[in-house]
Amino acid sequence: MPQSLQTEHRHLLHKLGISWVIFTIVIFCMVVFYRWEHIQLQTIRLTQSHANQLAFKIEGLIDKIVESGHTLPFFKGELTHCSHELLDELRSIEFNHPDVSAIVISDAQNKLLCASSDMIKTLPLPKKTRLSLFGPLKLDHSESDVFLLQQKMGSFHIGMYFIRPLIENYLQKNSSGFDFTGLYDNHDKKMLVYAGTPGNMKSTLQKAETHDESLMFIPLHSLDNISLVVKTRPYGFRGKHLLMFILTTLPFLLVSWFFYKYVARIIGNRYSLQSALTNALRMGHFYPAYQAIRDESQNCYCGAEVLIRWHTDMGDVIMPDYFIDEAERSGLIVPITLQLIEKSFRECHKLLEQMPLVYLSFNLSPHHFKDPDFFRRFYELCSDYCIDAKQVMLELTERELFDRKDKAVIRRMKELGKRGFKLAIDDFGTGHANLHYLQHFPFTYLKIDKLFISSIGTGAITEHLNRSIINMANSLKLNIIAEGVETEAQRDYLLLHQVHFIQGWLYTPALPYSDFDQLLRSN
Ligand code: G
Ligand code: G
Ligand code: MN
Repeated sequence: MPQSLQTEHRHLLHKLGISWVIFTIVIFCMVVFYRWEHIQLQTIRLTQSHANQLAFKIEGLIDKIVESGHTLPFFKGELTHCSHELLDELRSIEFNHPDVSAIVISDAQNKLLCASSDMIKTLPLPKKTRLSLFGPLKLDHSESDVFLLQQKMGSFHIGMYFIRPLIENYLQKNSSGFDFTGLYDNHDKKMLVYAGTPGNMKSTLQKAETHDESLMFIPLHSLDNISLVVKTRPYGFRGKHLLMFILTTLPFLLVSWFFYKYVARIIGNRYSLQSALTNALRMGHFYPAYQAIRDESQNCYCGAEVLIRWHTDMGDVIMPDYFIDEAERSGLIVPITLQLIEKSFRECHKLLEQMPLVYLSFNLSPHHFKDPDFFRRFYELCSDYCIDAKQVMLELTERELFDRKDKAVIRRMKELGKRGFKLAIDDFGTGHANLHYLQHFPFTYLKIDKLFISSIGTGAITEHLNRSIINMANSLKLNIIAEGVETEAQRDYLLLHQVHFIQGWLYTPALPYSDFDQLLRSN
């Protein structure tokens, strides 16, 4: 494949690779992001449900404590002092309920009327709610703080004391999965009791007032103004998450990898020489270059060989050695040659009209003869541009010798000869054609290959072959054109042997039309 195409192909693959990597990373990040959100949401839901369960359990504990006082009779304003019977009753409740440390009865102003324990001397100011929690409180001679759960009953209050560790242990037991759990007084904005490690409690609670998803407040229904607070563990990234992300993205990665491979293959095909040729043909990227042929007997240029050049998008010129083989293998050579002939006719028809002795010479191969449509199109082009058949030479390389038994080819060549086209055998000496063989074809010109010309003056065996080639051409009455003439010595040798038609860098290389036109006009 030509270098420029390879570079373009590499660039494209490079771009594709980079795009694919970026695309894959973006998709992976998106998947990770959405999965991560999902995990967080799930964790929050799970925590919420755990927290609700815990709140429900705490309510159960409170109910149990409150119920302990329900065995007391309902007092209707007749309670003025603490009778022995009442005291016994209070002590029996305290005795029968392990959660209850003491039980008290107070009036509407929360003045103590009767208490099961001597340690209780005063009571906090009454709250206006039916069931209130006070605490933590300090009692004289008591080891631990206590809480007072007070229920309004008619014009009296019944209060149940329980020790702080009771609720603390309860929270502790149920705080697995949480950073900490606690009871919070919404009214006084303070933490009453907690279990776990809240860190800096003040800042934690401040944060809660802004919006912290890891902190949840669940109001307790039985206790006004009291909420259960739970703080969840931060949603850290764990190894299992990475595995999950990879597993989630794996199908996508596989699909995208195959897609990448597929696109790379399409690009590869596109940059295969054949598709590049097809594309170049469609875009009209084949151009003629004209190498003038000199007639030394007349001291002027008598024609030119039209040599194909491929101008790529990137501004390179690709020489035929690179692509003629592939063009012939794929059969594209036929439309490519037609494009070349069309362009050179378009460029040269005026020049040919003005110089009726000048001809253009095109290279053909057996493919052109086998194609059912080539000559019809070729004749059409000749008539479209009013090109005289005498001004067109067709070169057929000796290397791809025509099958002499192929009557259709010979018929076609005879037809071309009859129409007046010049027929030349090209690259003569490089194949195996012999005199006998050549007699079957209506050639009128023979082009000696540059291989032989370059040997002139070197003393190589090929040098001596020049004379036999010339003799053979003369005996067949063929005009001889010498190709690849580079030095004056070569020219002198040829002139000495009556070879007058000379093509080569000694005079001119293959030129674009404008230079070729100038060369012929300055002739
Ligand atoms: O153009 P350049 O000088 O590099 O020629 C290289 C080879 O390509 C030569 O063998 C020449 O005959 C061949 N070539 C050039 N143009 C054409 C063309 O139009 N058709 C065919 N079949 N061969 C060509
Ligand atoms: O079609 P053919 O194979 O005859 O093609 C002629 C080829 O010879 C082209 O590639 C053309 O560029 C090349 N050529 C033309 N003149 C010279 C020359 O003087 N020296 C060399 N080495 N090559 C030449
Ligand atoms: Mn040629």
